[in-house]
Amino acid sequence: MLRARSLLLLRLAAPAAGCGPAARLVPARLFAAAPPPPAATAAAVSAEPFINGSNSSYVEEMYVQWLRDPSSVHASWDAYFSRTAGGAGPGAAYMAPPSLAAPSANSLPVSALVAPMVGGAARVPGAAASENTIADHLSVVGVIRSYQIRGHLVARLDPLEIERKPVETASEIVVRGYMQNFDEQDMDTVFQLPSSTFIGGREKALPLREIVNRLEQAYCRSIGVEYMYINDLEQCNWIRQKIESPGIMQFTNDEKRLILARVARATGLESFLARKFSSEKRFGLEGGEVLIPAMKHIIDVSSAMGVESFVMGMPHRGRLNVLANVCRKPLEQIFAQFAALEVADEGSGDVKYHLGTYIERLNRVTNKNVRLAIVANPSHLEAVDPVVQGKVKAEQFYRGDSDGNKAMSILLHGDAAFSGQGVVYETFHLSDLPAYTTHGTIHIVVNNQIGFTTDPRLTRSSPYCTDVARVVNAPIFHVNGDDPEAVMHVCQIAAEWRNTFHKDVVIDIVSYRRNGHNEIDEPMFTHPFMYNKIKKMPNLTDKYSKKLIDEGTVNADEVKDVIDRYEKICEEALEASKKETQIYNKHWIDSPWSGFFEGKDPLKMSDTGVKEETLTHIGKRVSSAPPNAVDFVIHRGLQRVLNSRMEMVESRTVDWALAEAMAFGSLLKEGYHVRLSGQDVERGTFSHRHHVMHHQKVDMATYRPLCYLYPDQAQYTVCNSSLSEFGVLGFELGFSLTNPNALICWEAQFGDFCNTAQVIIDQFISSGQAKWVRQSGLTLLLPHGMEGMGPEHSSARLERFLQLCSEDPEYFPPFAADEFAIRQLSECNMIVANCSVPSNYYHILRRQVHMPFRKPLILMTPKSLLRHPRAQSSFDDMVEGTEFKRVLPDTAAAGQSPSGVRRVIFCSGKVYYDLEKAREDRGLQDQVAIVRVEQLSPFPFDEVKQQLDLYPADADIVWAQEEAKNNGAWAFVEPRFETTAAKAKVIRYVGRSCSASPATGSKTAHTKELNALLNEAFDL
Ligand SMILES: Cc1ncc(C[n+]2csc(CCOP(=O)(O)OP(=O)(O)O)c2C)c(N)n1
Ligand SMILES: [Mg+2]
Repeated sequence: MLRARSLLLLRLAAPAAGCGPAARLVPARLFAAAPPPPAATAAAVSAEPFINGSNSSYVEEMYVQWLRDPSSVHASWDAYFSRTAGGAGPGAAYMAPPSLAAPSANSLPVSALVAPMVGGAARVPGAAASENTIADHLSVVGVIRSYQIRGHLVARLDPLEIERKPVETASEIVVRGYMQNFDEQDMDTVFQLPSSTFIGGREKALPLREIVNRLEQAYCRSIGVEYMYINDLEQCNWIRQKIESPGIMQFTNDEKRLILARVARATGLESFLARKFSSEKRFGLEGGEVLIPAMKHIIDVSSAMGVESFVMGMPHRGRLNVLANVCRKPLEQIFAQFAALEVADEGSGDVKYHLGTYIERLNRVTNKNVRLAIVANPSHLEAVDPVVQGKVKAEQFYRGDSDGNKAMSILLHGDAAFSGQGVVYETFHLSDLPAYTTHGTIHIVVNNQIGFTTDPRLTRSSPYCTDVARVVNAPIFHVNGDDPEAVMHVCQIAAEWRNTFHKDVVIDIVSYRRNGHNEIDEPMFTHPFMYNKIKKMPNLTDKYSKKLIDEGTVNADEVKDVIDRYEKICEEALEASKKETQIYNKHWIDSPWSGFFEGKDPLKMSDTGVKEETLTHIGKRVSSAPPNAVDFVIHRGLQRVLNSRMEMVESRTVDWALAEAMAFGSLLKEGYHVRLSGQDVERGTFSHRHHVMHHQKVDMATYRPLCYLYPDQAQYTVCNSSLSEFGVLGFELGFSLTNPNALICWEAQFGDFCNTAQVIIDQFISSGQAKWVRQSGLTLLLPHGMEGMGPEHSSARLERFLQLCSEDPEYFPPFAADEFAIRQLSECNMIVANCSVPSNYYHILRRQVHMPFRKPLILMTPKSLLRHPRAQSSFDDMVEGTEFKRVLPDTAAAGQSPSGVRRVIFCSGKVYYDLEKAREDRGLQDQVAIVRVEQLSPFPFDEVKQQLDLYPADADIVWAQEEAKNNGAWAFVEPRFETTAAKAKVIRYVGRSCSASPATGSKTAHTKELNALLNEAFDL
């Protein structure tokens, strides 16, 4: 008690500026601490006889509340705090409250409670009675609060009951010392209920016994809820009401029958699969089958509230069941996946528990149409989370669903993965950012209390597997998976929560895994104790039907009928599936683009050049401050940038930033949405872009010139992201799946940072089309180049991207000249380029949208070239009739008269400018040709061959690169040059030697290395 009292004193008396009454006026951001009172006030409060260890924090909290708004606390407290602040000493500030104010709803003056107490008399007469009354009252409030905060710790969540606490321990864990003031007699004392609880329903006061009983019912049965950390009081109260209101968890008989039917289907499918395909891995849901009615209930409730499209992401566990019973994917198609049938269409396919789906159907409960998509995913647990979010965001964006009322995401998780994978955290942190929010995701954890062979006690340091969600103030509902009605209740709350507050919410279904990790795995090796219990667990249909039979809701025949009917459906579907001779990957596509491919010539690409007036118009707009906004104060440095941009436009020249703006602007003009996302992209890491101008005098006043080019243009989105690569790149990939008529770009701060998003690159970008017949035109902008900045900030790891390209290095495609480029593009898995001129950057961006199909584009982008005087292009290379150049031939004398050339240097990207200058310095323009390979993959075999043929047969052929020999494009281009030259010529490497580190940390070493490279390149 002493400790608590001095703590309070310390906290209240902490020195701070601006204290005193005026502090009440401090407008509080929600998380701002209230200012402390004068030290005298603190001392007086802490010395009050009624302050003790169990109520001090309550008083403190109320005090903080009072400081913000005196009317928010009970009038008696208002009077008390006012008097204390006015100098009243310990014991003198308290006044019996009746005269203060009329009681508000759900609150009674403390004095009104004195009479009913302990046989109608105050416990101790006189002033002491008042003190006791207050102390008791505070203890009751403490008890209520304890259940709200800690009730979940003892809730009966585990169907296996492995860690069930004895009642006494449970009560200690929850109420701690708050019950110490009371003895058995006090349990019948009636106490006023504070406004922070709804357990009373219409009652304003209850006997203590009933208070505790109702709190136990609400917080310590099959549902354990965590929400008291939520800063928003309205949200807290909303949940309290949904959990505490008496009788709130009641279901009609029809509702119970529906739950039973759904449970029966879920268990029925698993047992059917187990019998028919006993040796197949399917990662069954047994032990967690309640997931199926849970998801269906969420969809029903959300559909009733207007949601039309549900995009779901989920891991392996129970996927087939979700496909069959939530999405209603035809069972024949699911069963056919078990037979080793040939694939009849394109793609390498994927295992059955990774496949996506897209279904439009009538929701029979709401009689409304819904669209259900499960996004295909790799084995990599949780990697699909941000992809789902991006896909939903795009749906919301394109249909103008600005609050997420029409489209929503549901993410399913395993307990081990949810707590272990960092991308979960990254995804949560996107949930409230304007350009990334999907306005609330419902997360469901199928918490089978095990991850493969590992016990939760050894896989996480947090008490719950869901703790990560607390960072975004999401409420978390833990629920016993063997109590289907409790599960439906939390699903109802979760769906309503999302619809009301548009924020994330988590449902943690505590269940078990009846079999091993998969069906052929032996769990007894590692979990004998747990699995001996599991063996005795009845199946959920049996358990729930018994309950319903016992209470008279259904009879045994009805139950049997439900089970038999579904068995029959499965049998018939299995028979039908046996007639299938082939499977189609396209049946499993999650993002169909209806109307996009139809009627298009797959080898015809529209022009990427535009009218000069378009270039000029866009150029001028992005070189100007807001039109008509004379008051918009631009930073002087930015004004200089704009001025020099304008000069460039006037001289028909573009640099990198201008080329990009013209690519984006012209696409916007043509009606294509453009989205550029990534860290600091609005200004640009290198301060070159400035797509968002900031008023220097008005906070948050900005101007985005690309949004105001034409009255009927498409929308431009440019958004600084959270400091995440995995999450944000996944998000943008998801965004790109929804609508092919858009250019979606993600820019890395420096190219090397994209390696924290490697899963998205390996598992989705490079292989998504092959596995899931799903295209994406996502564009990655990766600043790359050796500039003496050290091992990091230098390399975007070009070599890794090239290694992921599926093109055969030993095969010269026999395509006709006029369709060589487009056929290569149509057959590749992704495009990798390292452009050296702005015009090519502009064309390749525009080409992304003008191709008749979609391919991911990986672009190495420059840093120093952003301001390099030679890295500029003329409008002439961008107007109608011009196009992307895969290879840039030599532009000097060597290219004009090739016969005298002794060496041809091929290169890619920024090193060209170093080579060009070195050649000039050495006066070798007529003897050494420099050819740039701008598009590395697909490799321009045809144009490289033209270049090789152009120069004398005995000319020395060299590949020069600035990256170390084991990095960069060398390993990729070498075999392709050999193939191009039909092995008649050898290409030699010039550049840095092999290195473990991407670049040196020493500026001097960097310069030396560069000079050595240049000397070797020109050592004729
Ligand atoms: C990123 C990643 N690491 C490791 C694995 C291998 N793996 C597959 S399932 C699994 C256990 C998952 O446990 P949990 O998330 O609890 O899901 P459960 O299988 O229990 O449903 C592991 C480690 C994986 N698929 N992905
Ligand atoms: Mg698990």
